Parts: sequence; C-alpha cells; structure tokens
Amino acid sequence: GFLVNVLLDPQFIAGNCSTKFIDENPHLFDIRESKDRGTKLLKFIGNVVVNENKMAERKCFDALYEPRIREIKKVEGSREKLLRLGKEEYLKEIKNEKRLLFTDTTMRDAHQSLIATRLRTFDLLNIAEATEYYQKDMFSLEMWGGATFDVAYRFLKESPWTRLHKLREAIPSINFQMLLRASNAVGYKNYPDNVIEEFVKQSANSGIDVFRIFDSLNWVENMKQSISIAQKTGKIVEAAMCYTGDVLDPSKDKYTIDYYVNMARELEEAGTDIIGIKDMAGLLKPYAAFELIKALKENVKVPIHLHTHDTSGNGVSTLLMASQAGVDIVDAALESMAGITSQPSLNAVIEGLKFTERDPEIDVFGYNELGKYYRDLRKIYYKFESDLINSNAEIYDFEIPGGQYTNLKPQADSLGLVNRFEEVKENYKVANRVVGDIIKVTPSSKVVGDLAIFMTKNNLTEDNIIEEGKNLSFPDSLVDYCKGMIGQPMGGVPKDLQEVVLKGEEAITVRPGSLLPDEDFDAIKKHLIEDLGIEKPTDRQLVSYALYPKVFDDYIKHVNDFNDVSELESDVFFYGLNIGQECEVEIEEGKNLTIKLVDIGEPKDDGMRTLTFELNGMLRDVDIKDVN
Ligand code: 3PY
Ligand code: ZN
Repeated sequence: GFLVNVLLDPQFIAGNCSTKFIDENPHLFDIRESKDRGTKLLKFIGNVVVNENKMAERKCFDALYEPRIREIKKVEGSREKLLRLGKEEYLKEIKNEKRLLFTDTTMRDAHQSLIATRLRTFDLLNIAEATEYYQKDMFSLEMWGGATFDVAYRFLKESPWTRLHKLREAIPSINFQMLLRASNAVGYKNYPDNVIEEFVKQSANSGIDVFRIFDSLNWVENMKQSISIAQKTGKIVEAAMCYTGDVLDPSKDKYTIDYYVNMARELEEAGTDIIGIKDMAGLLKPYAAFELIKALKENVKVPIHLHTHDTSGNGVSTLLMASQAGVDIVDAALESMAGITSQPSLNAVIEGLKFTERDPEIDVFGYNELGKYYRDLRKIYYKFESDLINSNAEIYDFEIPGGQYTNLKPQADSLGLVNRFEEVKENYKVANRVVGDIIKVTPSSKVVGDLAIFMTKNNLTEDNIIEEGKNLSFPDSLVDYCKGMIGQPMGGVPKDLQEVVLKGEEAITVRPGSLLPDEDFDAIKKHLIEDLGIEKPTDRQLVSYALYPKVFDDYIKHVNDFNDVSELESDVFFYGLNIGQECEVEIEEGKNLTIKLVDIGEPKDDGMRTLTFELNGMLRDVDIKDVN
C-alpha cells in the first residue's frame, strides 16, 4: 500500500527527497487515507449490524423507481422568474396570478410528519435532477428548517448545510423555502438576537429564497424581530399566523376571524411580503378556510399562503375551499408522502382543479413519476413510520400538531405510560386549558405535551393541579413558558399556574432575545479549533454550534470516529449488511469502496465481537462492542 507508493515514486527513487517530500506530495497519503476512512465506515456498519439491528436478518428492498423522463411543456422556474423580475415585481405577479400556486413540502414537513424527519440527503439528491425537471411550476419547495436541522446532525449524522448546498446546486430554478421558528430559529428555545441574525444570513447565502417565519405563541413582538432580520437578506419573507380552534364555532371567542385579520394587519405593517396561515394540526375545516381566506383577502394586500395537515382527512377539501376563496398559494406533498399527519396530496389537488378557473395548468405526469420514487423510498424508512394508518377527525378536539401527534405515543410509552395514550390525549386538552388555551406548535406544543404526560403520571387534574403542584417540580418546558422565556401568549400566563410553577422566581414580559447576552462567536471558534480539531471552522459551523452545542460536538466526534457516513445508501445506513451482502460507497468523486460483510464472531468476555469484512477485496477485521 502506502510504502510501496512512496518507494515507486520517481522523485523518491531519484533521491532528491527533502523532509518536505511528503508534505508536498499528499497524494501518496491517499491510499492510507482511504484505508483509514474505509476502516471507520466498517466500524459504523458493524455497529449498526450488532447494536442497532441486533444481528437480525435485515430486510432487502427493491431498487427504487426511476422517474421516466418525458418531454413536457417548457415553463420558467419560479426562482428563474424571481431572479429575472426582482422580488417586488415577482410578488406582484403572484398577486395577479389566476392559477393556484403550490409549495411542495415533500422534502421537509411531509417526512417530518410521517417518518420522524428522517429523509437523508443521499435520497433527496437522488431525485433532485428529476425534481428540477418536473417541478419548475412550484412556487417553492419547502426543503429545510423546522426539525430537519437538528435531526440531520443528531440522527442522520450529516450536515444540514451540505444538504442545502447540494440541493441548491442540483435544483437551481425552483424557489427553496425554509421554516424558521422566529426567535427559536430551528431550535426549541429563544436564542440571542445575534444568533438569529447570523443563522438567517447564512441560510440566505446558502440558497434559501423564502423564509416562512412563525412564533409558537403568535406573539407578533417576537416575529417583528425575525421579519426585519430576514428582510435584510433581500429574500422573500412570509410571516405565518398559527391557526388553532375553529373560527366557525360560535362558542369559541379567542381565536376568531377578527383575531386573525388583526394579526395579519400587524404582520403586513411589520413588513412581511406574504402572509402565511400555518395550520400545523390540521384544524382549519373547509368552510372555515373559505371564510378565513375571504376575510384576509378583503383586509390585507399581500398574497396569502395556506399550510395545513391532512390529519382529519379533510385536507384536500380545505385547500379547494381556500382556493375558491382566492388563496394565492397552498402547501401540498407528493402523493406517496401525503395524507394523514402530512400535507394533502399535491397530485390530487392538481387534478381536482383541472378545467376550473383556478386550474394550475400543471402536467401531472411528472408529479406521478416523482411520487413513485418516494413510494419506494418510504419503504426503507419503515421503522420510522407511526402506527397511525387512518385519518383521525378527533384531532379537531385534541388540537395536536402533525409531527407531535405521531411522536406523542412513543414519548408517553417511553415514560412508562404504555396503554394510557387515550388518557394522555385527554390530558393534552386539559393541559392546554391549564396553560391558558394557547397556540400549540414547536416549542409551545412541547409545553402542553410535557404537561399532559406529567399530569397523567402524577394523576393531576384541572382542579387539583394548583394545590398538588406546590410539592411538585414541573417539566422544564413549562417552567420556561411560565418564566416568559418562549414569549407572551395572548391573555398572559394564568397567574395561579405561574405562581405554583415558578415558586417565587421572577417572570419576564419583554422579548427574551432583548435580555439574552450576545453569543460569543470568537469563543465558539476557539472551541471548534482547539477541542474539536476543526482547522478552519466555517461561519456555518459556528452558528450550528451556537444553536446546538452538544449535538454539534457529538456530530463532529461521530465524523472523527466513523468518517462521513452520508454517502452510504440508506438501507445500509439504517440496517447494515447481512452476512454475504455487499455495498458500494463513493467516498469522494470517482473513489469507490466495496464493502462486504463476511462473518460475525461470537462475543468475547469483554463483550467485543469481531466482524470480518471485505474492503475492496481485502479481508479486514473490526472489533465491535456488543451492548445488547
Ligand atoms: C416545526 O416547527 O418544525 C413545525 O413543523 C411546526 O409545525
Ligand atoms: Zn406543518
């Protein structure tokens, strides 16, 4: 290997070899380097085989469907148009557009809601070329932000920034949209202003065209800050109002049409380019959508963009009624990634509007082709599917957001509440009343979810929680909420609850970001260089660390221990290899490794097993600790 390469190098043979020789000839290290990388990948796969898949025979999957490429009518891509016209003119065109416009959420909310946000960049890049070809007529692809950011580092062991860059490269002509949780960025707590500023700037520079911004309590004060930060990038800003309750129910007087119209006016005043309605739990019923959109169209000038979930099964109807009332843009997902807790089916809505006034004039052929790719792909992710297989109209009663609905049961199970999910859901409703009937979406939904589980575990009720609570310490999320650390809910936090939760601690009523000290990016840089061994940290790495210090540290350690695992195919990444099975990995352009699992040894006294692989035809043993 390495030594032979050095010995055969003509310069080395000629004898004019200074001590700098190896420094100046790094290619000679390539072989050792790739062996080293190969060994790390073997360790990763070995660990998946032994500890994740517990040596069970893994499923094998059919080859993924490859979309057929057929000639279609040429259309200008939304981003091409945006760049050609400039933002102001582009927005005017949207306002004047008769056809219904779409955002495809397949690459973000759809998999966040259906398969725990697990879609890997590898699989998205695989379909990127066909996406670019067939989806030019989308207003945008929602493909970043929300939970995708930390899940990429935390569970997929890949960089969310790389995802953004690579998709941007492969899909230059369609607008990219991200979900920004206002001062919570893509996290679960308020961050200092300079972190939000840096994060938004880096996102814009990396390829985001549309920022959808929401606050988990609909607190406009918090949103104003993010709106003005995002406006500075010159990108499209969509401030979104979170929808809850039922505007048609005369017995509900908190979240009414007037409430939303007033909020929309405030957001318009704050400088948003588009108003979003973010119906994260799928509570906006078809006829309510009609009334709400009509009122908004009458009262604000900017385009209206509707996001909903299909949890109840009414999703398509809601989009069609919204379309009837004049909504400008709606969110939907490719059909194999749509429905239930995800968005309504894009394919169905396109077909449903054919030959009507708002016919989107989209050739559905390509959308059906893309859908088939995700249909096959989704099978590989089966272990992340929830056990919800039908729509649930009871969501109207519980008001639980899509992503949380699929997550709450496993969360309750893991906390010892197996078989008590019905009670947890009932308590979700009660907990919502206890905290003051609030908007429930990340992170305020966590406040309600954590409290529901806490109430179930401790047998608390609406009537006894204040009394019993005196001797209990409440979940951190509820403490933060009561302190004002995620912002102010309409009507304030109920005083008796605040008192029993805070136990004498002070609450704030101003924007948390205005109190939090600026993040010290120089100190982060020092840590990345000195402790993590990153030679030249990028600004994106610095802001990632600022958002998620521990998650980022762990990710870097993972890369050091196991190499970059993002090029592994997903079946191997999630399930490893069976004995006798092999896979190919491209570790860099043109450099492939073939990995075959040959044997799994019995565990020794110290719990170590020796796994034998073939790496490019050479036998290689790796020792893996069996932690089962
Ligand atoms: C997120 O914040 O990630 C959401 O999708 C909320 O609905
Ligand atoms: Zn959503």
